Amino acid sequence: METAFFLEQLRKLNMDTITGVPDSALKGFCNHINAHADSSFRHFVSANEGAAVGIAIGSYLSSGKPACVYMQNSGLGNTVNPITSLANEKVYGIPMLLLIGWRGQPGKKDEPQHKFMGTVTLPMLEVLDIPYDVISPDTTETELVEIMAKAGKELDCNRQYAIVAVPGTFREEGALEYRNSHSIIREDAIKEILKGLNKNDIVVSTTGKISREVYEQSNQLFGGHSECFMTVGGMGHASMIAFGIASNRPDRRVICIEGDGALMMHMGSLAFLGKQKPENLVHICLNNEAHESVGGMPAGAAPDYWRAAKEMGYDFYEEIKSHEELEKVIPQILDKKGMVFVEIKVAMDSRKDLGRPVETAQENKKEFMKYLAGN
Ligand SMILES: Cc1ncc(C[n+]2csc(CCOP(=O)(O)OP(=O)(O)O)c2C)c(N)n1
Repeated sequence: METAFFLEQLRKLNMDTITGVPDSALKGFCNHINAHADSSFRHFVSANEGAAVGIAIGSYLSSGKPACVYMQNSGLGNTVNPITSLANEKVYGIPMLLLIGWRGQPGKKDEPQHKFMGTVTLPMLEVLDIPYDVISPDTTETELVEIMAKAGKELDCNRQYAIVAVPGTFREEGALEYRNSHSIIREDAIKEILKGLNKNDIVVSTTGKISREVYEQSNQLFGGHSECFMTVGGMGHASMIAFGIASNRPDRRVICIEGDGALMMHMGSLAFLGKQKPENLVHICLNNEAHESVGGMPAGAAPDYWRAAKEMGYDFYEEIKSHEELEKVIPQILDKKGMVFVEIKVAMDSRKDLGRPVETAQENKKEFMKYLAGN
């Protein structure tokens, strides 16, 4: 499916706003809308998928035009509250089209975090009373036109409609990827952080390639990864998982490693941590100003997160932009007693041959809990 053709159909449904959080299953679509600024559409990468529904609601209220909200199916959970409590026809009745990338489709091999969500995606839409169609690389343009006609009828009745796209539905159009100007390779930064760990330290890593890099680097440095809890799903919640551990185990230092996209997704946690200030928690943000793990769409905003942490009340904060700073600052900052925030500005690169955990999620959980309980 050509994204340009899909966009043409949105225009025919009187849409001029597209908003959402990027997804690898929608990579062709995401890269296209990012690279081809199209004056007939406003495009906003939102903080999270629920926020995108908010933008769609406001957009409709102010223009009478429905918006298109795109997401990975794991983000459907984030939309449930504003859809059920606001957009549903029993409340305000706000029309919108959801474009959902379908990871974990039953019968297809995928990562553990996608398995259950993949199974419940269509049933969830049914429970939400949102009619849908599934599209794939085999869907023809004529079929899409028919689907859009059905969608249009629902939108005209102030209801939502969903188009669920299997991975690879949208043709990828070559190198449309966003780059930034930073030089530190994310995996090198992770290696440097892990090298600074003391015996008994705990790592909580975020969703996406960061956890895969932590996993590989930890295996290389320590011959295992039992010190690490990988937040493989639940994007944006790693820092609260780290807090849950740190507050319960003041005897252990907890290092949370997350990305800027994840931090932004549930940024209220930054304010919470600035108030709680556990002395044994180090919060590190690897900021590439993008959602690199799912194709590299720029994030909705690229602030200096260390400044936000400072304002929120963190005790110590650092920004790292060079390899020299990385090697010098990491060992010093890790040893501070107090609530620490480190922002490392990183490049967009990741290894093509980056592996994935070979153990099951439950095996990793058991191993991690044993490690945590053991000392
Ligand atoms: C709720 C939710 N929405 C979307 C995704 C898809 N997803 C996985 S990783 C990722 C990007 C993470 O970006 P960031 O935290 O900045 O880390 P980076 O990959 O750039 O290092 C996204 C959007 C997801 N897993 N969960």
